[in-house]
Amino acid sequence: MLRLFEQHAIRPQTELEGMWDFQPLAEGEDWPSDYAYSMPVPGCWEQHPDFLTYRGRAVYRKKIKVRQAGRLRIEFKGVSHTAEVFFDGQPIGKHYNAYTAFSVLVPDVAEGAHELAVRVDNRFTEDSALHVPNDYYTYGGIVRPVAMETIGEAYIERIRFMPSLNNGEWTAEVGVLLRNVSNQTKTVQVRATLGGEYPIDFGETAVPAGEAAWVGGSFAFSGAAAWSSESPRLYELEARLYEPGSPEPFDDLIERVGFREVRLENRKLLVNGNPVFLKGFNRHEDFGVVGCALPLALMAKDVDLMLDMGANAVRTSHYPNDERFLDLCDEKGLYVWEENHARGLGIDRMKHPLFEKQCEDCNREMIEQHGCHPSIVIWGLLNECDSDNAEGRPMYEKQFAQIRGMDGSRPVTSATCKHFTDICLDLGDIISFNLYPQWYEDVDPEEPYLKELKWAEESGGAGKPVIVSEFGAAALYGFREPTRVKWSEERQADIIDRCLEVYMSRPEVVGTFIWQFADCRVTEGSGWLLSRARTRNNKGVVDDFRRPKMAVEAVKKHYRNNSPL
Ligand code: ADA
Repeated sequence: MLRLFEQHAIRPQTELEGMWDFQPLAEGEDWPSDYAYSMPVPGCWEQHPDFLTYRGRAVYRKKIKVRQAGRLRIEFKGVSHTAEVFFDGQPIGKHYNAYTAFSVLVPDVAEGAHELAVRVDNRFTEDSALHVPNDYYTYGGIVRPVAMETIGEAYIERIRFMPSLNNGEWTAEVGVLLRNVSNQTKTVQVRATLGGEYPIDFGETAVPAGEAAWVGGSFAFSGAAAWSSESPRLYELEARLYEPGSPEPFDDLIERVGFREVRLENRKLLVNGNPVFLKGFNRHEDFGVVGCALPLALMAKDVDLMLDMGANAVRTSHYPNDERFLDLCDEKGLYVWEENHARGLGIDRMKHPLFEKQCEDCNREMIEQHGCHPSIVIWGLLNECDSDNAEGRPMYEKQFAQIRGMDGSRPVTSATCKHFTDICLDLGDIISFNLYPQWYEDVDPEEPYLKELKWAEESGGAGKPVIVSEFGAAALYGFREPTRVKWSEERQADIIDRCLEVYMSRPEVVGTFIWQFADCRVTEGSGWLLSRARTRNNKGVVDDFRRPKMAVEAVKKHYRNNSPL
């Protein structure tokens, strides 16, 4: 399943979910002579006993049947981490980054049998600035869904929807991106309907040969209901493409949107004009046996577990998430801080020749692909990178500008661990601190927080709301100890309890994000990675199979009962 709603009523779409032929590639080998394995798509190859720790290249192959000659568009929701796509042996596209979608076009495909193949690489090479050995695992494989579509000479590539609230009435900027893949100018009519009740006519437009063009405008939606975490009302926005004068559309795209406005005012986070406190978790896409390729049932379990603890927010640490997870957040009412892909990259890595381009691509794809989700209320960037470095600062500036340039409707922030040295606090809309009192340092959370706040206010952060974007402690599931020593479930519960008590009582704090929801696999390594027992980051309040640790009760105590507003 690609999304939690149908995206096309007209355009033929086939999901390529299932078993694909699979073969790892030896060093220096570019193509397999045979395929000895089959692997599920979507899925991580680490789920197969022969590939539990495989880091390398492999080819996935699928025989496909094309029932009607024409143009194909094939969409990959996520390949980890580099994909080269081949159709009938011909290269047709390449993409870097596990966490954003991409598509390829194949013109003039004859009816009959064809072969789709993807060469996948999850190695940490010099071609990868963002996927590096880290405190989460870079799995391998076609880890998110794949779909094949038949398109005509022109099609709808994307929909943009940006709502705003004026005197209790909703308006929205609605845009439809059209692409003409023929070699002559194509004139089309574009119409849309929101929720089956609000018709929108974009009129006629001419799209030059081989190019893309936006149609759009600002529209009033009188009487539309708002989206919020308590009342997550969604609307389907159905855009259709017509030949001029024809009553029958020849292409369509359906998005699901919500009327939700986020603003910062007087150090508060306002959703639809009402102050909101984000009771959040950090979550990695990772689950015991399936790695990062969680099926829908497990994604839904995560959302339900977080809601059950009283949470109303999740941070997609540290990369854009699967759209089905975001769809669930839209449906079930979980606010989302979505962030670009970067964790703890120092200045040397930031000066990597591909860093800027790979970040820029990830930011652009994240916003283009996820901008319609009403649940996303914050964009985040460059978690714990070198925001204390004079050479790092212009990179932060550039990325804040890029994101704001694409979407001015959501606050942008960056979680920092550069205590008393950060030189980028003036750039974000919210100050976001990652703090680990009582874990990495044996200190009560209150005093260091107050010191850090004072310093941040004098260092560019004055008047900004604060989010404590990470805090927590590790515990090994099942390790219960009357001494309450570190790594015991008791100690983790004590630390989370105290941190929530302190942070949720601060007037400038608009959100707390516990590190982390569930234990996750990390790269095996030396140095600090050796402090990760079991090769896991064990700071989950549930373990990698979602079994609850004692901390779950501490979280419930605060998140279910405490309303700091
Ligand atoms: C950091 C980082 C997380 C995780 C955490 C920890 O703040 O952002 O990804 O590594 O520390 O467990 O120490």
